[in-house]
Amino acid sequence: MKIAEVHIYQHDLPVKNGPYTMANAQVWALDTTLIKLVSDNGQVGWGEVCPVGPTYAEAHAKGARAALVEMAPGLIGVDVQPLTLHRRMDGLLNGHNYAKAGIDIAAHDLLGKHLGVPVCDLLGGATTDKVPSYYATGVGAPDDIARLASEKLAEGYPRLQIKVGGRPVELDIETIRKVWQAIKGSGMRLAVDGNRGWTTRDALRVSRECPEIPFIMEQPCNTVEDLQKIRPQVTHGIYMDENSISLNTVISAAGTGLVDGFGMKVTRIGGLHPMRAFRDVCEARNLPHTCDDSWGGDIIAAACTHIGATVRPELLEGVWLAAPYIEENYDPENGIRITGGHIDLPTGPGLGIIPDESRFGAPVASF
Ligand code: 0XW
Ligand code: MG
Repeated sequence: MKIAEVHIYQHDLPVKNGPYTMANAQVWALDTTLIKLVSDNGQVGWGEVCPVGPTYAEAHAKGARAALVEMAPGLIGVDVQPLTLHRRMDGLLNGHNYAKAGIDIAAHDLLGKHLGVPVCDLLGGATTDKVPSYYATGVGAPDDIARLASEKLAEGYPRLQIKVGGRPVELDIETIRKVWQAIKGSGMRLAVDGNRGWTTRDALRVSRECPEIPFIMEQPCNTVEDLQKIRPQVTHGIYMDENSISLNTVISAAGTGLVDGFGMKVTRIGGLHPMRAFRDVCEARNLPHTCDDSWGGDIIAAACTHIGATVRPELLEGVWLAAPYIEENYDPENGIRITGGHIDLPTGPGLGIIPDESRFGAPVASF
């Protein structure tokens, strides 16, 4: 089965009650890219890539589409097999993992639909049909974030990620303390995500001033070197998010014991095929991790849920979805939703999503 057609679409996803604020970004609406692959036997598969603005990662929406346009002509006639496709894409364009992920996700969807199996079966098999999620707050006033923490605890979320950075560190410390008062004793796990926004001095101060609060620090500072610098001096666990740009970086970070876990984004690492290798590296080193993406609609949400369902349950920190911040579902019937802090694993073949493509308008490019 070979790729016969590639179609690329652009779609806007406004942020419900926006903006969404992180240390280095404030976003009101996200520009997402949808990819439709059609095979020579008429099967269809969908992929998606949606950077959360141009400053969160080394990725931006127009860059994704430019990279896809660059690669698409060279993908016609290639076998719909993830490994084959990755090798072909690497031969057409160096880097740009996030754009390649859009093709990778569509290929998994198409293959699953062709074989009549859900994507989680192509990734090794699910361990659960109720996948834990976690809620991520924006950067906000300490009392507001503590109130949100209580609400999300009551809704059933097993984990909370609070955003910090980009403001005086005293406010971050006050937020962490108030949130802990709200969730202490509940069993809810806490991640404090700096999104690269703290200096090493800030990170050391937070860890020293909150020794009794068992949070993990997610991507507190900007670079791998910053993480190396604080690593021997902090008592809190460190998770790598934005710096884990490839399997190669992950292997080094896991192999040298630089981090205690990862916040992982499916598109940053290149899609579901590299994501399963990432999952297995983490399992070999007993490292917990998330299976998220930075933003996106039902296609990305389904991809994250399928890989999340295959992770050894004790190591899955949760699957974050943009669903609570988005009004629409591409597939009104089977669209991915979070209830009680958990996501039902889609049951249909492929990703289990059939998007209503009239929402996306005409393709911006077709090959
Ligand atoms: C909370 N997220 C998964 C969503 C935002 O895009 C940022 C991201 C993170 O953990 O950095
Ligand atoms: Mg993060």
